[in-house]
Amino acid sequence: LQASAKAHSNMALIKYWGKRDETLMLPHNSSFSVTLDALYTTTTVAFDAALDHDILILNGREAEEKAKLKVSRFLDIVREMAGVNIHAKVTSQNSFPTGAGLASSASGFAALACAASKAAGLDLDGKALSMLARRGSGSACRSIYGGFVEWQKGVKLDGSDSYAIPVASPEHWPLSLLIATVSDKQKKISSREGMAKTVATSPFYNSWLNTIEEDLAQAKAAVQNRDLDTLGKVAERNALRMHATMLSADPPFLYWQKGTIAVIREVESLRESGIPAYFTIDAGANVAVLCEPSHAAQIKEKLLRLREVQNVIVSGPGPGVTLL
Ligand code: 2P0
Repeated sequence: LQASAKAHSNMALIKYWGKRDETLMLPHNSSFSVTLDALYTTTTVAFDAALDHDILILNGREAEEKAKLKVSRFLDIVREMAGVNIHAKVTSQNSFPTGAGLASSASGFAALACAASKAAGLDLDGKALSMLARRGSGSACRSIYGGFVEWQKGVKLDGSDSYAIPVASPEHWPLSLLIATVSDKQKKISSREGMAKTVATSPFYNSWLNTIEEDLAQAKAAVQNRDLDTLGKVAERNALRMHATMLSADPPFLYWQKGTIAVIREVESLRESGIPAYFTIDAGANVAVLCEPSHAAQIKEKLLRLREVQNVIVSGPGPGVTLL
């Protein structure tokens, strides 16, 4: 009745933005990401008949109500699948400091899906684990696999064709991703809320959806060919288009801070000086910079010189979820 798992976070190169079903967590568009070796979550789940409620310990402390509720609802799905009706103690630790502006829902729910299903006596394959992780947080379905991963949106109403598939292993292309944190402020609008507002109010939302298939095909081909220039250009374009849907929502919203633009400008100037570097930005202020590993140290130094940059984490493609 107890199991532990480790899962790594991921960075989307083609972003997931908008749901067609908020209960089953089904997206309007397919997405594509790279799993990150530097950022991970380790989670232990212990079902215990003596407990009268679920317990969540996050980074050594009892979690706040909202996080507890999300985890409890997720455990309900696992309990129903396994025919188990007892509560659990969940202990989860991130490799990165909380409040560092780095999202942990992808690695968190991927690790939880793996540990909780095993502890409940289920033996799920990658596809089933990906669909289960998706129910906790959409992007978590991609963290089941290592390397470069596609989340196929699926078209079925029950979500049985909406799961991630591995596209290329971490060893295929040891690309570097530098995650520059520029703000540790809690964002005012969560990703979940932001994407729902965008779907409901942005007149550009359908145009966003119309760009995905072509960008996704180009991004996957660029990974197969280890073509940083093509991948970088597609990733930048896709990230900016996602942010354009937020700017065009009603009321509009913007996750960027001063430091976000400072990093974008630095990436442009790196390119002008002949160093290939490209950026992507999630639903937050931090920026991830894609580059060849041979340029990572030099770019990190440049980014750290910017006043608004607090920290730079260098990551490469990482592995999929593992039972410990
Ligand atoms: C992504 N993001 O593809 C996109 C890009 C943010 C911007 O997935 O509601 O935490 O739990 O499914 O997965 C963040 O949204 O949202 C996200 P839910 P999630 O990585």
